[in-house]
Amino acid sequence: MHRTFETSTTRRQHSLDGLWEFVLDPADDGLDAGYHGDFPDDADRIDVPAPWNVAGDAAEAEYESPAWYRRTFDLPEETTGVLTFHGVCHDATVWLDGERVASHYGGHTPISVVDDFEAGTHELVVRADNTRDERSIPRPGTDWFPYGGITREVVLEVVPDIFVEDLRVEYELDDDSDRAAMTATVTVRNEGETADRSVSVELVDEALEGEAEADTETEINPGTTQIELDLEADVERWSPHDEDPQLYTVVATVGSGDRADELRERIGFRTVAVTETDILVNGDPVELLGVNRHEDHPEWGHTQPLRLQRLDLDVIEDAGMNTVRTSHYPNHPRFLDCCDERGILVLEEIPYWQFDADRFAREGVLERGETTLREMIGRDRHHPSVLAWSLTNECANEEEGVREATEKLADVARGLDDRPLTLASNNYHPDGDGEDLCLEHVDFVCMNAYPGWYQEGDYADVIEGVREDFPEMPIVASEFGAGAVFGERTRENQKWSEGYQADFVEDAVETFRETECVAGFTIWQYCDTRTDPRNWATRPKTKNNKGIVDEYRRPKEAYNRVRDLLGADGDGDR
Ligand code: ADA
Repeated sequence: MHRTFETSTTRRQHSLDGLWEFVLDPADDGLDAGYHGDFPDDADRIDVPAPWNVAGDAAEAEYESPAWYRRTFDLPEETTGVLTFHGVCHDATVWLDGERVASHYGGHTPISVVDDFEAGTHELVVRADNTRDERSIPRPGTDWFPYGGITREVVLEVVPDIFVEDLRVEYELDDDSDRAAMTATVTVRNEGETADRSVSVELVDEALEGEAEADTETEINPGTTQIELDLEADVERWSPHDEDPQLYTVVATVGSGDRADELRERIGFRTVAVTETDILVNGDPVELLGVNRHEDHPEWGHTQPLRLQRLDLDVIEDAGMNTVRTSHYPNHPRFLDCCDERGILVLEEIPYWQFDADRFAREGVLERGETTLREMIGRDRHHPSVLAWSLTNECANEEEGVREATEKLADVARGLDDRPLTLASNNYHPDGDGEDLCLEHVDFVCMNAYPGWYQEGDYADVIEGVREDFPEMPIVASEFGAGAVFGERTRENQKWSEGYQADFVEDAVETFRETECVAGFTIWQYCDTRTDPRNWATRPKTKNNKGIVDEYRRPKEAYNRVRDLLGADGDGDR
């Protein structure tokens, strides 16, 4: 299951995970050869979901080009179906029974196809391409591995011909009261004839005893119809300080009896605000104590079993931390569910990593990122854990073209959701110098800097530079850290030793915690991660080794140091 809760109690869900036929297409001639209608006979088989770099044979470990997948499935009767690929890295085309039904760019947001299916056998073919080029997002040369393939679950849901396509809940929650005024927007899709249907929305919780419900009876024409329903309820707030924060299920239903279709979402009620020095949740400052986490593991790559998602959160919480930056792309939705359930705070980002104005100006680049931003917000808007959307990471923020792109991205995000916005800037330097044209478009600063690792200097000076230009916004130290090879212990605590990293992280954390305008930190990074093959010559073990635990989640000295520093505070804070 791709979530930790049931997303519908009426729909039959066919998992299409498992073994698919698989062929590489290094010359990119599968399209001309018509693989979508005539799949090669000599195909291998591969696990889905999994990146081919870990699931394929050794030859595929570094493969960066198109590859093709095929499988069939049977349906007992004619039906309408919603087919969802929860993540294909990163450029996907889908054919159903020989017909192209979807093209999607972006490896970390879902692809959805609605179709009418006959009874019998159906064929799915997918072309997945992880090639990075001058217009790709991510760009070439990132510091993470460019996994390819169907990396998240594939599901076919059987629905009636009039069904709930989407549910969006917005709410107002005053800082002083616990009364939530909600507007639920239900998108109903009709694949058949015009018909009357009831549409209802209910906020479900034992304590509410059915009091938070709204419904209407309406004519639904073919195509999509949006219905807004208002409801109110006294709620218990979601809080990062609770061990078991309050969450509610919202159920949207169209139709009744054997024609009923239901879609469920889960929400938590809380406010987020930003002052000059703090980030407030429910009106109270929260100190962000956290890490950056890539979806990475030597055995599974980007594909994260629930066990690993929960283990990572255990490791993070055991050190007294409460925050994850999902650097540098939308994370698996079930990971965010786990964060909701534990009161972990999340900064979620799209993969604009080190783009300059030239790159943003290339055809389609801004549109692709805007689409990913829309899809991320559409998918993740109900997670109370998500504190803010992050628009970019370490872009050339001194360039006017980047400023313009950032402004457009900020407009897109603000048009969809009222969470604070941020971006990670590395434009300020230890000599106090720096200029950033983009931060004016967001609500708080995420500051990336590596004095003491890539260059000399102190964090206090970097902060001073940022503060001079942006005195009205709090700063989150979103990236800082030092590389340490697991097990490397030296008498002098040299670079790459665990001791050097532990001292480095301790000093930086102390500086951040004693600086009033710093609202928190996320250490670069949680675990050691496989980096781009182009960086292997300069990265020991082919990894970015700045993890405070290694790739198998074995703690380094820095992890223990952080736990010593925060353990009492972190736990006491919750
Ligand atoms: C940057 C970047 C990270 C990582 C880090 C490092 O800050 O945002 O993705 O590459 O540097 O380890 O150098």
